[in-house]
Amino acid sequence: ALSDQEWHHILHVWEKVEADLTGHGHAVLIRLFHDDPDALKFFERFKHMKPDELQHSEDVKKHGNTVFTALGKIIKKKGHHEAELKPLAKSHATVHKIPIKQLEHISAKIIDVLKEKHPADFGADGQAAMKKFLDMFCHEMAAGYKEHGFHG
Ligand code: HE5
Repeated sequence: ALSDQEWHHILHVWEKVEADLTGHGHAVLIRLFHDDPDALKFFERFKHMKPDELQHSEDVKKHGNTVFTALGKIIKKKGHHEAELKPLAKSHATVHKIPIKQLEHISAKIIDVLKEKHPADFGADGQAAMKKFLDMFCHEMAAGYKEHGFHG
């Protein structure tokens, strides 16, 4: 579990993120697709797009917003997020079939983008706290996956 101090660090940077959820989510997706082209395969609506199209696609921006809105809802529950996480685990296991490795990849990109966009508000303690949160998120998603018989 995370300490109050760790949640505080996470909520502090998240306040900055919320000024532009779409921009942050989009940047993370673009970074993911650039660094790990395999990730694109899981997106039926995006997988035909070239880097330039991905960059400008309203649909990719919208999905960036969707992902970051979901993460923000979880973060604000400060650990009491069962109700928010369960449907995510279910859909990613049974509908989207996203291996846990992909959740780990996107987690690393989230940290990279926050480091770049908020150097003054996301120092070593914030980075460590966010990593702990995202590790926990991936771990709990993996546990949720197993309940649906997906061992991604
Ligand atoms: O599951 C949903 O709602 C419960 C549908 C919308 C949604 C998707 C779809 C949400 C809220 C999230 N994702 C959230 C989310 C948080 C973590 C960090 N996702 Zn998600 N996803 C959706 C992640 C992580 C993650 C990694 C990867 C490779 N996700 C994906 C992939 C993925 C896909 C393919 C979809 C289906 C919708 C789609 O194709 O959108 C363009």
